[in-house]
Amino acid sequence: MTIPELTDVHAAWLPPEAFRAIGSRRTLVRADGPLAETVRAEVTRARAGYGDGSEGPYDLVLGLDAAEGADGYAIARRDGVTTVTGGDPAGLLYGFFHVVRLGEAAFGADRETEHHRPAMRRRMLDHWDNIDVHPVMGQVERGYAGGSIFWDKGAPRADLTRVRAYARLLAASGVNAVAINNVNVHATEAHLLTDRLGEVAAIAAELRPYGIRVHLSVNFASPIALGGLPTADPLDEGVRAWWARTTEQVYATIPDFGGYVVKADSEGQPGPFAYGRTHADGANMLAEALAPFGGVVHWRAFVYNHRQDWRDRSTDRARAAYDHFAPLDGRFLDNAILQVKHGPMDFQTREPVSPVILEMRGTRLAVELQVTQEYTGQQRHVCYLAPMWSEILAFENVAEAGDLVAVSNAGDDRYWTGHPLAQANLYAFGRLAWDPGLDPAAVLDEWIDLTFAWPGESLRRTLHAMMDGSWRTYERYTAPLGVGFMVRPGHHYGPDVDGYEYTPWGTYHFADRDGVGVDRTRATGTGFTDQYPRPWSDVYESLERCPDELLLFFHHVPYGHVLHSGSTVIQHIYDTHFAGAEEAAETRLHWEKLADTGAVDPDLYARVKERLDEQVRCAEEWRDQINAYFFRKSGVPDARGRRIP
Ligand code: GCW
Repeated sequence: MTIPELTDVHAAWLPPEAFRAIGSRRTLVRADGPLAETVRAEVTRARAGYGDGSEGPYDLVLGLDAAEGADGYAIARRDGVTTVTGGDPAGLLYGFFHVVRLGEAAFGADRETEHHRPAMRRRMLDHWDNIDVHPVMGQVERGYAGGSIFWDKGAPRADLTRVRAYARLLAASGVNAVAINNVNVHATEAHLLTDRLGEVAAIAAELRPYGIRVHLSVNFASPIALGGLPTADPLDEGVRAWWARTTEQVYATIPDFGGYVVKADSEGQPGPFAYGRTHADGANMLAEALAPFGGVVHWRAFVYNHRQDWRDRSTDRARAAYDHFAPLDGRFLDNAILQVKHGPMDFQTREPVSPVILEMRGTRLAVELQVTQEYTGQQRHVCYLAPMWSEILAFENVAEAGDLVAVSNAGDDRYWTGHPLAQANLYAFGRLAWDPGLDPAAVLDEWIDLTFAWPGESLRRTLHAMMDGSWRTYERYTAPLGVGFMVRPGHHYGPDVDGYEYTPWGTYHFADRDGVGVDRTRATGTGFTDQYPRPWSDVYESLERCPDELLLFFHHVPYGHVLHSGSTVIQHIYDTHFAGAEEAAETRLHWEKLADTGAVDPDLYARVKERLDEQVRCAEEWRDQINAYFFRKSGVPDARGRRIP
């Protein structure tokens, strides 16, 4: 087991200094097997960096006890010895990284035994990486961090050191599964399942030492495209046999293969509808092929009509997932996991939790988040997403989903994520998948301590000031009150209020001279509120009870409608947009105070500064376009007389 050494790539949350506390002490690893070897290699390396070669009693002892459960571990400190007990080898690894997180604190006062077990069984990142550079979407769809760490312009990367380093970072945050290719599986990428399986195996080999299983997005029409069959009908015997055979081959090559991810009948991808079959038929066929090997299929619920007529007010994209899937509840096999986006639309800055998650109690679920900042500033804006995820995970039964999945924001960029501060999102995803109850600010502290090696209070305060409230700041200067979108079509960056208003995509705000918002009530609208269980169906239905931040998601209201906050909708739009752009400027000021202090590396300083300049510019553009748009529509002046262009 070699620990990757990368000279030209930022160490993210595992710089050498993060291992000082362990490296300057003596550690005993009482376990065998590949993951224990990884821990041993980590200890040896830390020791090489910080040990003084002295002999003496052990300070840290790592061992195994099945009682701690899969992936679990216990940590304690007594009589000058810290002990970590893994429930299995993966638990040992997670326990080791727990000690890394604690740093010196792991070797201070005695600690009562703490038991740690992950809330989510699968803590998974999906990559939307392509092999070929897609003419529109590029090497990585919705990627804002350079190219793919797996492929480069049509070919697998010869040097996968970076993949190993990535696995190491992910393991330190608790992630245990990675789907390596885009859910939009184009012609070239479809071959990863068969004749290009070697590329998947090579990547799996790099992920394995850190306890991460590889998953693959597959094309539902593979039996036709790869197998030469006349159909991909999930009930056809030939098709089923093809998937069974193909899957057997996959496991012969990669025995710990995790499973398939499928986007079917969605945005042009093929699926069971072509054969008059249900999505349960489709998912179960793949689940059956995977079952003998312990694999799972993640079947995405992101199914909607993307060729809607904008004139048709009765179709509501928000309804689509529930309308398609709720009738199938209870009909999916045990290893078919329905992967549901957290909101009913599409990773907007603010959405209610998808009713599919609340209602489909008879189906295994994976909740899908988006770490890559497609709609939240594309890694040019500071937007720490843990507060949003934490709200989602605290809602009703969301944290009971077995799996938490997110679209990764990592690429071959020197800082992994384009914006160095976006690393915190990747880190926080893993931590919240492990423990959804963690406080986002505390997770940020962990990330700060590791990344900047337990810095002084001033850097810590600066980063909290910039990041803690950054999601709400972003929300303030973009689409108001949960209405969503208003982004430039296609690439989704920057404001364009009507950009999607007269398109087939189903993402409308319906602003006119009198008011704005989408009427999704059962009384007068699309009836979407009916998809929620009580009390939420009533809360969202009611103008009085609907939370302000979701008002325009559920209701079309006049500009003079008074919010719980006491402000009218139009005044709220003006106020939040002035405030949001101002907060973006303040964020930059905080950072600028660090210039020449030596608190952060000059290159990292410059990278963040360049992004902040763009954020400030873009926030002003959002402010001005949104304010001007609504002033022109409504004719209502700003009560505070500020300049609206
Ligand atoms: O948010 C949308 C993106 C698409 C993406 C799709 C999905 C991979 O704009 O780029 O396709 O969601 O989640 O499938």
